[in-house]
Amino acid sequence: MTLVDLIGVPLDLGASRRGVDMGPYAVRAAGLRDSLLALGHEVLDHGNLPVADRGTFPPSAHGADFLPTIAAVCADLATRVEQSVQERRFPVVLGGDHSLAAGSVAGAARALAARGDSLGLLWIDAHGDINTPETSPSGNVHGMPVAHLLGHGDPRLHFTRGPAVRPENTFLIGIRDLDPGERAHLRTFGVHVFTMHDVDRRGLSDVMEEAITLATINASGLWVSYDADVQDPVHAPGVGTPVAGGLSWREGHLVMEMIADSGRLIGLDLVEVNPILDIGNRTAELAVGLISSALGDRIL
Ligand SMILES: [Mn+2]
Repeated sequence: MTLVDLIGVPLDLGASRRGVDMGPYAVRAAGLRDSLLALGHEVLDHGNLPVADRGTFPPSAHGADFLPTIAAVCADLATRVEQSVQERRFPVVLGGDHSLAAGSVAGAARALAARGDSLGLLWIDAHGDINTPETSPSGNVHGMPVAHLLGHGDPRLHFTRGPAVRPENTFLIGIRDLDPGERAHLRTFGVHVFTMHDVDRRGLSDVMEEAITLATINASGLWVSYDADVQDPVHAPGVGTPVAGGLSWREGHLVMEMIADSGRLIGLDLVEVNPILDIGNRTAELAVGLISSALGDRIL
């Protein structure tokens, strides 16, 4: 049995398109708590962190204008996640746009650092999210968290002393849409990348086995930051930034099942669910299935 802390982050200030701020509501409405209770876990829902609505900003506000507000939300989230991990509970962070992971992953890393330990990171996403403010074409912060967790970019988005994760323990998986600056960063920052090309060539099982093994070398805990847009839009139409050619329904579950089998997972983000673009809440229902798989749900 796991003691699960649900933390909602209704944040859409990191993206251009509106709607992912409603993600935490949709995933709860799809039955997350009941699914986790049925698996025998204890669930404490902490509700949503306070996040300013986009409508309270000047109409001209966009991109980097939101960075200070996003940073404050991330600082709050980092503290919540740090406390959860410190207490040997299991934080499940419901987004919200992916910029929140600059806080959640940093919080988990702080809790492990206090034990003299460190964190491995699996970033499951169609996008690299590895821009810095200098390279980002849009200035949207949800395209930047990986770079900041590695210690690059704007210090206001750093919530650890030094990098939150080592590049050799960081894996980006399912990638199929990159900006030019991100391609350069992927080469120079030293992280591991498995694009959809690699998944197609090698098979997902092989890729995941290598990622889990290497991410946890000299790092005891594993964090998975799962962007719903890694799934193919056929199964996940309700995401912030859909890109064709993604993981199948079963492949998404296999990712989570293999991570659960590793026994190293200490918490996760499930982000970018956009109910406005969804069809009958099916993306949120898929999110519930994925989180349940990460917490031990099995076919047999
Ligand atoms: Mn993302």
